[in-house]
Amino acid sequence: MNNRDYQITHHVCPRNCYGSCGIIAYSANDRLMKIEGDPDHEITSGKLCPKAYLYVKQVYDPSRLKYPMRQVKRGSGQWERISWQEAYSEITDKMIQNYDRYQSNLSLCLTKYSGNFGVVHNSVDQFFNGLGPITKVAGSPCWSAGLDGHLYDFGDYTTSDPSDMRHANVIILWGVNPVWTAPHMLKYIEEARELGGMVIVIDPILTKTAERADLYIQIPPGEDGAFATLIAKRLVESGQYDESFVDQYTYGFEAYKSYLNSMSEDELLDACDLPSDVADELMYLIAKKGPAFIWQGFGLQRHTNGGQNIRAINALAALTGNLGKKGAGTHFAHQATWSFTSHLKHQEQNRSIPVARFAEFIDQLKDPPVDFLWVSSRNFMAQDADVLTIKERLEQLSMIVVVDTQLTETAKYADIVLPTTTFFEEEDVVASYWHHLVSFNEKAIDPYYESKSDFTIASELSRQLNAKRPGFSSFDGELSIEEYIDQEFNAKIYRLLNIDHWSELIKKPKEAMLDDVAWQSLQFKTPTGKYEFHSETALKDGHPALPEYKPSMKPSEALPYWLLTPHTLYSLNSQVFSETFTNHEALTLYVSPDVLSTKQLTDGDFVKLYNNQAEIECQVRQNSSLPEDIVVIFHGSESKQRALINQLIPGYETDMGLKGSGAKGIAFNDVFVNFTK
Ligand SMILES: Nc1nc2c(c(=O)[nH]1)N[C@H]1C(S)=C(S)[C@@H](COP(=O)(O)OP(=O)(O)OC[C@H]3O[C@@H](n4cnc5c(=O)[nH]c(N)nc54)[C@H](O)[C@@H]3O)O[C@H]1N2
Ligand SMILES: Nc1nc2c(c(=O)[nH]1)N[C@H]1C(S)=C(S)[C@@H](COP(=O)(O)OP(=O)(O)OC[C@H]3O[C@@H](n4cnc5c(=O)[nH]c(N)nc54)[C@H](O)[C@@H]3O)O[C@H]1N2
Ligand code: SF4
Ligand SMILES: [Mo]
Repeated sequence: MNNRDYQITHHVCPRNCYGSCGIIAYSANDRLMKIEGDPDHEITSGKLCPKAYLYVKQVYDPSRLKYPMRQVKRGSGQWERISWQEAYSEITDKMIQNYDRYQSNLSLCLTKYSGNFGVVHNSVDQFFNGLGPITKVAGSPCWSAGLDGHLYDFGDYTTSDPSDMRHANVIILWGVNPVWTAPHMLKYIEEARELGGMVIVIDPILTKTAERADLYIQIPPGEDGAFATLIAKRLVESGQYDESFVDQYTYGFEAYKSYLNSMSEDELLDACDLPSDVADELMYLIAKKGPAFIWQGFGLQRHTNGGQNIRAINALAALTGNLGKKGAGTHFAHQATWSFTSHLKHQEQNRSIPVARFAEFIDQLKDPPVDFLWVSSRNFMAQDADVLTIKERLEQLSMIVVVDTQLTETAKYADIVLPTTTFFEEEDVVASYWHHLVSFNEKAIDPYYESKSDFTIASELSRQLNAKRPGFSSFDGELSIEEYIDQEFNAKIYRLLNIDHWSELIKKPKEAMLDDVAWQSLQFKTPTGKYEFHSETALKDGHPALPEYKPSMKPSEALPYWLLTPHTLYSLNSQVFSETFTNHEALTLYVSPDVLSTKQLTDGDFVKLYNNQAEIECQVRQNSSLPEDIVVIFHGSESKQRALINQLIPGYETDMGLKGSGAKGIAFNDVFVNFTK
């Protein structure tokens, strides 16, 4: 077939991912035939990651859910097909019964996160808000500490247009692995390099990104604060900081300076465990060889001191005047294009469960207890911490409904699963959290078998509830998708996108009218309007006012190894696209060869990896770039053994997160283990 014989539609990848890539789909006779990158997308320009090329296969994967199903007994694995009407009937009966029993809907709990970040999927939150107050899992397992670090220092979080990286002379990839997690950024990084720029990677493990760097700094996990504070101390004490920038645009320098003076060089050096001249070299590069573009990755801040570490790094940019100019800045994420109506609405009366403390709250909340759980765009049994305790606590609930395309690890514990559409089967709008484009997602094909979009489910459920009990739901179940999208758009977002109607986004994404350079005006959103070394807001929220160094957690004699579980090339969180990538007998545990020989193990041996949480089986592989006290399993590499890794994660809370996302995050990278044959 020629391309002209296909129906062509424009899409946007809705995953929780830096790219939010533009995709073109070709279909014929209501069947998706092939996809390719959209060459008109200014950032992703026609290229996709390896996972995306498996999307077509995924749409028609035999493992996809086709019909609503009821589990005969929870956890039994015995499922029976039911009709949508039966499913709705059971669900609405349960909801209404619970209301009658408790005289509120607080026994209903919603957990929703990042399976699909499309704006139309917010209809799920809107539906539950329309029953409110309800109970809601608050916060994010992903990025919360970093957001708050930026909120305290800058008053907001924002990013330059990523293409601005090409203007950098020094690019520091600090705890981020774009070769795997943000491949579209490589072209800008390479461009900067062709113009003479230098790339530095700071990461405890030699990632694929680190392999390509000009300078790789192997830092112990969680000690970025020690390293950054050491550099800050030397900058200030040697007078190499940018005095005029600091005078004009920052607040609290004197306090920070005396804090730095009070810190011991030796202790900081000892903590970051790096040669002294590496700190000097990085100081020289940032202070003298800029502009320096610092990209702070999400992995960096998933620690109990992650927010403070982010602040210490921000301070380096402020001390050296690397803010508000081309090719400079510290960049984490933004939500400037997320001002859709549902994002602006907060249901203050909802009862919150902090994401890191789900199991604990299920157990402790009374009056009323949580009794009914709705799971949407979420696979917490594979993705969250302390999942064995979660599994136990789920027994306290009397109904669990999971909406997904697959019978996930979480769906295994559901009473009812509802099959949902992929983004080829529904219309949506997606705003990136990294670049500045907003895209429309067209519908290419009809829903697979009996699957329905989250929006359709919310609408139908609302109508069914109101038919049974007039006025029960205030979510307007009669809206068409176009009317729903109309409601999500508002004057602010139209202004930002410089359009009159969202239909102008169809076929071609629109770039928001944001400054290409973050903080270009050097007017910060803090109470003082300056970059704040000293933040009264942080102090009020119970944090140190200054980016004080907070030591990381440490391995112990009993559990002498850090377990890092970073994201992998081959999957997008738990959304595994191809078993051929991950079809191993057991999880692969990478360890240093020295540790292998101390333990008298050989490459390929099967071992028990354990801590106080759990024990799992792994196959060891030696990796000579690993330090002796770090072992690695790539998260998402589990394939058939999905939930395994996260059984080992105790789930300490990150230091920050409440301000920006409503709860502290999960310190996925503070995990200690041991292993034996
Ligand atoms: N050990 C360890 N654990 C981690 C991390 C780590 O680094 N290490 N990283 C953490 C991070 S950064 C994140 S963001 C979280 C992610 O945690 P989650 O957001 O829970 O994970 P995902 O796997 O992205 O998506 C969840 C589910 O959404 C489903 N889904 C996809 N599209 C739709 C849709 O349109 N509607 C509905 N209803 N469902 C849909 C998918 O099939 C999938 O089952 O995991 C965290 N977990
Ligand atoms: N292929 C692929 N792409 C993805 C995802 C995926 O699962 N697969 N997930 C998406 C999501 S939800 C997210 S959040 C992003 C995550 O993408 P990134 O921001 O790249 O974050 P991670 O991959 O979690 O971690 C990056 C690096 O941080 C390092 N790290 C851990 N602790 C520390 C520390 O204390 N200091 C320093 N300096 N480094 C540390 C890890 O070793 C790892 O190499 O990627 C998105 N894109
Ligand atoms: S997973 Fe990320 S890189 Fe891959 S297509 Fe989707 S947004 Fe782009
Ligand atoms: Mo994430």
